[in-house]
Amino acid sequence: MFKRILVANRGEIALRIIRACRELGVETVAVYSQADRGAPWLELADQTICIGKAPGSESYLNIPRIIAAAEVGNVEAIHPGYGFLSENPNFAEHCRASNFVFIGPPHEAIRRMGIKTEAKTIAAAAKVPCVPGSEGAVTSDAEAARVAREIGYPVLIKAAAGGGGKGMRVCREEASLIAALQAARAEAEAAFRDPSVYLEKFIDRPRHVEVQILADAHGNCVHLWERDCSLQRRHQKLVEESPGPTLSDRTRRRLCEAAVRLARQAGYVNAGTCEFLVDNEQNFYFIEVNARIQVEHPVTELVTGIDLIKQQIRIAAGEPLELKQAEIAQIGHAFECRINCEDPDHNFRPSPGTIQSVRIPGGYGVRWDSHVRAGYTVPPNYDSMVGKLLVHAPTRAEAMAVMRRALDELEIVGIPTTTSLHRRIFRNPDFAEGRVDTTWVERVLLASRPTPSGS
Ligand code: MV4
Repeated sequence: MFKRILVANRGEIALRIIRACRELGVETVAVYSQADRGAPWLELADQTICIGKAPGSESYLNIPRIIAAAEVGNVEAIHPGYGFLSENPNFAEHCRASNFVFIGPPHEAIRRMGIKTEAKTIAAAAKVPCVPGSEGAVTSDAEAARVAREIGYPVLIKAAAGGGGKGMRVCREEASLIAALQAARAEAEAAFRDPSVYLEKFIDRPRHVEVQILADAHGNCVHLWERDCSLQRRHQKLVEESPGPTLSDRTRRRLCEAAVRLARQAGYVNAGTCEFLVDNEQNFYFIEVNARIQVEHPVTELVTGIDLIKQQIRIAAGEPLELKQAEIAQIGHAFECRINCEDPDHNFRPSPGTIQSVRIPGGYGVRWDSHVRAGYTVPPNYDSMVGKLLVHAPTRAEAMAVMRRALDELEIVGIPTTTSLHRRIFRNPDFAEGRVDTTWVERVLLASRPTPSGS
């Protein structure tokens, strides 16, 4: 096992990694930007190193600064967390070239998964169902028109270098295809400096289901079941849960087995997620791989009892997975609410500022993963998540009741947060019955007035 690692991230995930290291007997070096000087999680690291000014480009996204901090801190490995440099293959390669272990997939795997057409090709080779569409990027307008006619409208144009919803465009009929392609290519070029786009059949109101996998460097690969992340707004997830409330046992099993085949085919190592769209007939289609630990990983930890961060560190240290697939059970039901400092009454405008007080929920079945406390000022420079509220109970209905109770306990005074929106979601009959999809929050919940409290 490593003696000392560097945590190349901030906020709740930095804290989550520091905690896992402490339990493993691994020392930590935390890096921070000037905006995070004196931040609460830094107190729990063994050493802290300031790496630059507030903007990400001068701190958490700056590869030379992080490598320099790893040298100064005398670490053996670097954990990138999520966001920032976590899926940057050049960073993973730089770590390795500087003799630091990157706690994540091999840079080749990150690179392949970052090209969405490549990931689909690998999935198809592993006999994993993909959304019908072009084979790889479309190379001409004529090819796009032919593919679109074959699969039928509406079609979705996606950036090959995209992901997470960036650079997507729906096209409903041939008359608008060429213009849509042109716009999508320009957007992709501007956002990713790569104009490549591909075509898919547009799946109407799908659910988003993702499968957690773990693979070691010795050829072992297991899945840790699925998470349903259909509740989102503008591609920002709001609520995640496991098990997926609408999956049949047969679909669940086939989905999870498909994810393991894909990971094996890709030569994947460490923790990763295979994302699928699931339609009303339980058809599922692979869409992309997330080559990192994700925000919502604790949902899986609650239902499986497996600490994913510790598993990541053990895998990176070269240890073989000791988990056997047959021993990984999905027990009970877990939910996560992402609590952001955004004002749901004012179009979710970011609301950074100073937190006066926090009443932290607790009790049976509740987990609060957060880096904030009274007196903490949320800086405006980074994402707005201030905590993740998780619950675990034997059934979905019981877990909903625990979440309602925990959300009522949660009180963050000083800045607006999304807590009120979550209280609405957990009292909504559509959500209770599982009658939701990836468009539901915007199409239904945010289109209606909030129910006055008390009714
Ligand atoms: C789709 C789709 C419908 N049809 N692909 C958005 C994020 C990216 N991961 C893939 N996304 C979608 N791809 C086809 N062929 C609908 C979405 C989508 C979505 C997917 C997952 C979670 C939320 C979403 C919200 C809107 C659209």
